[in-house]
Amino acid sequence: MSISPAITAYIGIGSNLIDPVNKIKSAVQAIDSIDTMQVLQCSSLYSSPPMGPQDQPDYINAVLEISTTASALKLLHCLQSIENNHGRVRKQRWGARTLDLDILLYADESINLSNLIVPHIGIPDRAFVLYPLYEIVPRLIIPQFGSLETLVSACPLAGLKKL
Ligand code: ROI
Repeated sequence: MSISPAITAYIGIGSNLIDPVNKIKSAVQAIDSIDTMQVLQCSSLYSSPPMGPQDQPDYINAVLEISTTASALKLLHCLQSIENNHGRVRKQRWGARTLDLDILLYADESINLSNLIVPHIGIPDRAFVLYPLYEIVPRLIIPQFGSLETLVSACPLAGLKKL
């Protein structure tokens, strides 16, 4: 069996139900405790009004930089099981959620599968992704979308606040 090299990936974390701050901290620990994954950097936690339906609580968001030897699909499955262990139930599209873990970037790969699109298509429009990402990797160039600095300067804060 060949040994996979470690790549850098970025994960967006969001929660707006049942103690979101502790949900996020616990998710970061759960990711770091997987033997093929190591958390390199975690942004500050941010609060933001919901994008989408407004009849739900504000979100807490953060972005993680990890090093991993897992494939993109293996990473997706690990994140989905962490979501499920934190009580994630998929209900309404764009509705409230206990824990959302999105692969934002996986190395410099572009992935187009039915269950996984990378870079995450929401990146350019989402202040709650762009600003925390900019906090930890200000010089990042994103495949398809270009310089993170340019994306941030074109994206209003939309109520995003560092906790
Ligand atoms: N809105 C905010 N502010 N933060 C999120 O993490 C978030 N996640 C979502 C939708 C429903 C799009 N809205 C969000 O999935």
